[in-house]
Amino acid sequence: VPVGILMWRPPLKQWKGEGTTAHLYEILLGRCYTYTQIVRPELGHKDCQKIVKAFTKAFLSKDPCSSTEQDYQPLMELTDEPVPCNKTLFWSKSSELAHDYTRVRQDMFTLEDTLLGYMADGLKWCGDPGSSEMNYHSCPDWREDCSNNSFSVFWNTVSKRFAEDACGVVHVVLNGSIRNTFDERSTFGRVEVFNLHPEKVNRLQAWVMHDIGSVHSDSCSSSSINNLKQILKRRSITFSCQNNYRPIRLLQCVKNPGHSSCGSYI
Ligand code: C8R
Repeated sequence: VPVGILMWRPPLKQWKGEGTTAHLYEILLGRCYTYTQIVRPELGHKDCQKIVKAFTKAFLSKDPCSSTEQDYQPLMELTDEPVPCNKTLFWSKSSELAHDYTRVRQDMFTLEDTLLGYMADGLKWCGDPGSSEMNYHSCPDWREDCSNNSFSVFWNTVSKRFAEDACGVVHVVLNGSIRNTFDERSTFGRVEVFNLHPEKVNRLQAWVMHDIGSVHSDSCSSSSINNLKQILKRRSITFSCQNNYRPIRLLQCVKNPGHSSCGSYI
């Protein structure tokens, strides 16, 4: 048999989105050890080799457009992690600010301050049904290829669990410098709000933050926030909202010390 035939593999499918992050496996493993050994040594008993294997097994050799919540179940079971009541922080279109805040408020948790969010943040991954390897060339684009792709389904699955686990007063940082401050199509609006358990979540506290120097502004009295309020009312969860919550405003001012709206503090 000619060597060329033995070497032949079906070509990987071509998608519109960027491919798997280079060295994904090693990055996941490194982040898992960093988190469980250094960031939260109380999770030092977690088996990172097993966790990363379950992570990649969820999508390798599969159609990256038919990913399901079930694919990620074994991974979810290996990575359960309690977040204390009153300490959950959601965000939508305000990733940087929310994470700046929890970096200082170490007792509060965004999803990226838990093991799975920490491991996956900023990475891309997909496999191919005709190969046991990752596709480093391209992965499905949410808009142009399919919405049930391997990483979108992952974020839906972990965001759902993060919301189901929340208790007490939960918080959300929203971006008041965009039109849809509360966006029903976002992960927060589509997944998290509907997976809060009213019997253990007494209240959702929203902080609507305006970018320093931005002209457009949506506030707690805008119609999109009112929509959020109505959804929560139907779900029997109390809602409260504050514009430009001062501790977070002060963090924005740290980055923009010269701006006029920052001078009047202290
Ligand atoms: N959450 C969702 N998506 C996340 C994420 C996360 O923690 N972390 C990352 N990196 N991503 P957005 P949203 C990626 O539109 O849709 C949880 C995903 O690719 O600004 O409301 C988290 O708990 C995803 O498509 O916000 C948070 O409360 C975009 O970033 C909401 O859901 C989402 O960016 C945020 O999701």
